Amino acid sequence: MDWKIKENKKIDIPFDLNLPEVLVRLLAGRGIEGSEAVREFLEPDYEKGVHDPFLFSDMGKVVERIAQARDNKERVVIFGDYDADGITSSVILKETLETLGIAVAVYIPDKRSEGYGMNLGAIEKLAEEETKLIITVDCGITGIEEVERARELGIDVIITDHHHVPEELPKALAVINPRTGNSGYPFLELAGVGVAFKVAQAIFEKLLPQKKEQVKWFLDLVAIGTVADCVPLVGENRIFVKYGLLVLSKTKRNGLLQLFSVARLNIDENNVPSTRNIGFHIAPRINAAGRINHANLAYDLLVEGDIAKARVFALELEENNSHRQKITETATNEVKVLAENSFKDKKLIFAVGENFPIGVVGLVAGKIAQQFNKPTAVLQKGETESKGSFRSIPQVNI
Ligand SMILES: [Mn+2]
Repeated sequence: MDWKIKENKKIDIPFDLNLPEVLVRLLAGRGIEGSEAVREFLEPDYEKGVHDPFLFSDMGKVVERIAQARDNKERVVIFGDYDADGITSSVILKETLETLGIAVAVYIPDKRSEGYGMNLGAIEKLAEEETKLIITVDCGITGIEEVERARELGIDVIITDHHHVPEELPKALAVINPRTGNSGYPFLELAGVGVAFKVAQAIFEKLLPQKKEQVKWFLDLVAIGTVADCVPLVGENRIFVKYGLLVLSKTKRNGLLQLFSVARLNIDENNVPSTRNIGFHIAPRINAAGRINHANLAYDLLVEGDIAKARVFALELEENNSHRQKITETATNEVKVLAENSFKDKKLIFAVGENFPIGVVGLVAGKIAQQFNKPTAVLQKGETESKGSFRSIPQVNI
């Protein structure tokens, strides 16, 4: 994001906040104007700023169906995603449902063999295991076919997602996505983990009122997923991250403590981490698992209660991350040479190679796009079809 000062524009200076005019002008340039908006941005307040989860028009149905799963002792599966946003979302809902006494499993697809989102094979496998309810996190909004198949197999699906909403929605039992036209929710920029947190909040409020305050202890995970997913840090996201960084500094989660230790991150009560710590150190490690092998390793790390086991997972994750760095660098150098030789006069860069590892093609495309300031595609060549990632460049507003 660029900061531009609008010198000529008349702005309303909130004198009550006693701020330097240049700051007020900078904020106005970002559309943050007036005492209330400026205060909200500079001093995010959990009690004042976090919205009622039941503003989601489908939230009542979600809580009701989950209560039914608890009462009937049904098997519930969280269908997650392999990136930091999807993994943290999965952990939050899994632990919330467990607090309710529900037998819950988490299914995270394999980035390399299954790809993103639900797939028919996975749904059929979950049906064989007698799953009665699937709750998606950070995915599902395009899963028309999979929801249909689940319904045929006697499984209800609740979709929680934050991605762009297609014209036709899956016929799920409930859809919690702030971006659907009739979601009822006032803040559209939540990450997948923000949406999962809203569901957790609703469950604690209605079904675990005596433990209601506990839900805030998930904010460390919410901060990780929110920063990792690069959603704008305004509104509720800003509150989640501000408080989440504090929770992260006091986290009791063995997996995170071991990750900090192995990565040599100096994070504790006296050293509150920054969003940079998440963006550059914590999230890349969590993401490395799915890129190199399977995201289950990062998930297992985050939910592990035993310190010794958490240590083993953290060391393995560290190894995944080093490997990820190495193969990304090799592929990036290869694409760089190609870009310089063959795409100098072209408006975009298009690289296809048999050896580009599918787990990191997105990272490579991102690096090349940024370096050459051209939209970039990097694909792993397959026998009949090739898979890859496209990355664009920021639009210049003049
Ligand atoms: Mn996401």
